[in-house]
Amino acid sequence: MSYILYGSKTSPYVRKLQILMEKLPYEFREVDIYDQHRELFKQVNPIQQIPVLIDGDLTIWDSRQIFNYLNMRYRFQNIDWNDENLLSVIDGLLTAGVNLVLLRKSGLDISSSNMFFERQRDKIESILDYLRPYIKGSALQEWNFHSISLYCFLDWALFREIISLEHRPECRDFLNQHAERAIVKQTQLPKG
Ligand SMILES: N[C@@H](CCC(=O)N[C@@H](CS)C(=O)NCC(=O)O)C(=O)O
Repeated sequence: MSYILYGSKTSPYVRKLQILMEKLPYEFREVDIYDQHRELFKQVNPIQQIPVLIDGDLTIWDSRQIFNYLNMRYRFQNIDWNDENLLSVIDGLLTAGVNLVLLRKSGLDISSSNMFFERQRDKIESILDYLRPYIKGSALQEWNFHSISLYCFLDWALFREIISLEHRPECRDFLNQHAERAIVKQTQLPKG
């Protein structure tokens, strides 16, 4: 039995599931939620967000729910409340990052002085500060949904030019450590 995963090749939320699902059978349905498939996709997910997983009659939206669903079935990793918190913190990076990119796509200058923009940039920095000991220590060493999620954020945020890792060597090392994985290469963000 094969799953269907709706997504795009540039979404970090989608990529973390593609990496998690490396060994699972699924059909990838690429959608353009902002334009071409906008109306049709509303029938798949009223929130109009990717990723969405279809398993037979069941439709699940939100990457965290999809992770929980698959993790219950395949027991990829044990999750306690600290792990849930860590996933929420990493999701916080993605939320702030996606907000900034959507604002820029809407024609706004996200480097300008504006309370909302500043809060997004500030959240990214404070979360990366918070994660520093986790990245340097053993907590994020294992290749699991936590490290996959962080990898997908860092790689995507560099690609979208919303962060600089000049003063974050631990993040650079972390990226280098995983960059050669086959599934990371298979899901590489499109160049140019
Ligand atoms: N909480 C959602 C967020 C997903 C999300 O923001 N996806 C972006 C693509 S990277 C999206 O679909 N944005 C469209 C929009 O919010 O209008 C999840 O974890 O799946």
